[in-house]
Amino acid sequence: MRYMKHTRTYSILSIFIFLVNACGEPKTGTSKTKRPNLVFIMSDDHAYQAISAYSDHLIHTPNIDRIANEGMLFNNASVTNSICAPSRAVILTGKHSHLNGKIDNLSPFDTTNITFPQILQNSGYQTAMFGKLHFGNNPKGFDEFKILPGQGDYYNPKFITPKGDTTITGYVTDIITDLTLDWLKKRRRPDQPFLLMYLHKAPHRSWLPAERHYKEYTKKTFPLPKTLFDDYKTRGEAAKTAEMNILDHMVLNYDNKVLPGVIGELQIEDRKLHDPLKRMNASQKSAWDAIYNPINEEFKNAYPTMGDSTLMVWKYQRYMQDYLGTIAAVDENVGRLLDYLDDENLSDNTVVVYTSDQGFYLGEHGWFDKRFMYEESFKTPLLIRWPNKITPGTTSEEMVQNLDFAQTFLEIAGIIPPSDMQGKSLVPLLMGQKEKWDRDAVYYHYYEYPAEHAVKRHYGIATKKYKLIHFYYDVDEWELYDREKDPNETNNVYNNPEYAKIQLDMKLKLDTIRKKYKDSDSLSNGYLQLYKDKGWIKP
Ligand code: SGN
Ligand code: CA
Repeated sequence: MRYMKHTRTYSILSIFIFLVNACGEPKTGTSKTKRPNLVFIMSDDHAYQAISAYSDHLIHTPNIDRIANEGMLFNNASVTNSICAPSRAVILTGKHSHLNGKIDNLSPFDTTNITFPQILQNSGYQTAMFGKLHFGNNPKGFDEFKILPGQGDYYNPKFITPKGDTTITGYVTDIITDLTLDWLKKRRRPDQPFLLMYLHKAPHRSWLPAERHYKEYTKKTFPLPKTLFDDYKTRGEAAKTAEMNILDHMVLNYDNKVLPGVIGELQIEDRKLHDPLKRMNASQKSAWDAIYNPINEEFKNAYPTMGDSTLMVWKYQRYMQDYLGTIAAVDENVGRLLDYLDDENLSDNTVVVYTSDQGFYLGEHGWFDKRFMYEESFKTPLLIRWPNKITPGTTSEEMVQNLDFAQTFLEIAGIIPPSDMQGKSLVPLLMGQKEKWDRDAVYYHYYEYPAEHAVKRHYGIATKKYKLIHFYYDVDEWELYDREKDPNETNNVYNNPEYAKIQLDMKLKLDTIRKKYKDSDSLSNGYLQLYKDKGWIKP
């Protein structure tokens, strides 16, 4: 086990509340045995555009959809910082990145942060985590865990466990589910409520589907997004200089599975990343080759006459085939878990959440990846089922965030949250009490720059109607979007006289929300200093 150096001091109040909560009895609600189980399902980079409860133009996900059909679909859920480990830190701590300290994928997680699983464990919940954490640390507050090291692998993945590392042969999404079901069947203690974190690696890059799915998905063709050929005309530098364009930055070998031999023969310059297929065994590789070698042959013949736009479309289709192919396995496996809960009569007293660590671009604005506060990576899927509490088939348009999970789970468990958590419990929304929800804006701050994909540092505020973003550090640029009139965000109206009043209002709101969440330029400068200290940027 690896734990990072403790660098943060506890707030006295949070220690006090933590100890009070740790005494074991729920503070409100019913007796301990009746407290609901919590199943938190999170995938990595799962775009809401690829869940049929949101839209079925790309894929059918009947099992994930079940959670919304039997519960609530959130149409306005977002993240506070659209990147993996920071999102997970926000979820666990209920605090924005600038306060929990995990601003990017590179910095260590400060393990003196108090997380909601620790609080639940101390109050009598049995806790388990299976799958991708991507933290650099082992999780605290879990009776049992088996997690992938770092990003993990799709085929024959290695797992970190408290007893040491182990490698399991097979396909990662199936294996994570097997581990989860094995725990439910053999080690769940029926006298205790449980928190189960079931965390998929899929559909993260480099998008390797299971054999049963690539056979089907490599034959499909998908509709093109409206903004595939976006020219970023009204934007500032950040959108123009980001390195996540499908045509220019998606890697033919690593991402599109074009063989190095074919790339060499065609004399194409391609970035060299590691071999995505390197962990496959001989039989997995030969099954793969049987499907992907003919695709390579076709590409070899077609490439010489392809112009840029044809190549863009070809790369987009290849991207979607593999990305969505990995989601097919996630959906099937979510179905296995839901069926198990039904079969064991656990569904009635179990809250099931499905979400992603952030959204993702599926060709919108010509992109893959995430990081920006623009819609597709800011918005994240969120579906929650809680039988007898949530009216089945309901939707919520309220602005909720990954920041809210910790307090939601604590309230469901009847525990008063530490006062320094910054989210809001979603319980009133789940119970249909919209009048008890008064949030009118959400805050966002992204830090990981300079880094892969070159998305500049920015912070911003979103209301239901508008979004104001400030890009800083090596630029000082503002963007304003009218979310209702311009849902695709192709028209930056900052400094447009028609929006002068709105611009002013949004700037004032941004100042207020930064104060409310305790973010500031001086904190941002401190986080920039970390990059300077490491020599990643000039002092
Ligand atoms: C890897 C990927 C990036 C991705 C980051 C962060 N490159 O570095 O494309 O943005 O992860 O993703 S890869 O060559 O390793 O595939 S995150 O979800 O973990 O934040
Ligand atoms: Ca992610």
